[in-house]
Amino acid sequence: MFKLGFSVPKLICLQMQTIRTMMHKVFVYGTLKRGEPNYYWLTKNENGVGKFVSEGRTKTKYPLIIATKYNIPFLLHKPGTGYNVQGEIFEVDDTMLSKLDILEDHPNYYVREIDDITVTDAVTKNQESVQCWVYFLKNFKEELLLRPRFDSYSATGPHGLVYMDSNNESVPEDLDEVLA
Ligand code: PCA
Repeated sequence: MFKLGFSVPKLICLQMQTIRTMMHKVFVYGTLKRGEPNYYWLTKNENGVGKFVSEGRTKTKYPLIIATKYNIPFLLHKPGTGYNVQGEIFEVDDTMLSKLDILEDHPNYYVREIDDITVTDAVTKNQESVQCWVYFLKNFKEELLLRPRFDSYSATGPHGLVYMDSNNESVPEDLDEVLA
């Protein structure tokens, strides 16, 4: 007769722990990157776990633009136009993922979707594709496609469009500026 090594309650407890500590990969391309204005959000203890994994680029080309009076970076969901955008992969737990959703106001403002990210090994130059969550702007105003496109974001880049903190509140008129 097959004998369980654990009691049923113990098994349930172990299973719950596994669910609770489930990790997710998120690709960040804007203010959440290391050294950028919202990076602190990924490192704040009470937000959960946020661990840098590697740099990467979107496998698909997208327009990365800066818009609104706050100079916010957006990856427009227009596959095939723009650049293979540079960013960083972080491993996050459930708590951090939900905190990121609050910061990005998913799904009202940014929409979080799974996409392929290309990671290049620094030594061998071998490339691998990693599936990550990415915050896109979907249903955006067509005129945003006329903005300058970047292959990499920095709040203090030569574009001169310095990011301004909107106190992480989604401001209705701000949404109006970019959403169709
Ligand atoms: N924060 C998210 C989306 C744009 C932004 O500023 C990021 O860095 O990926």
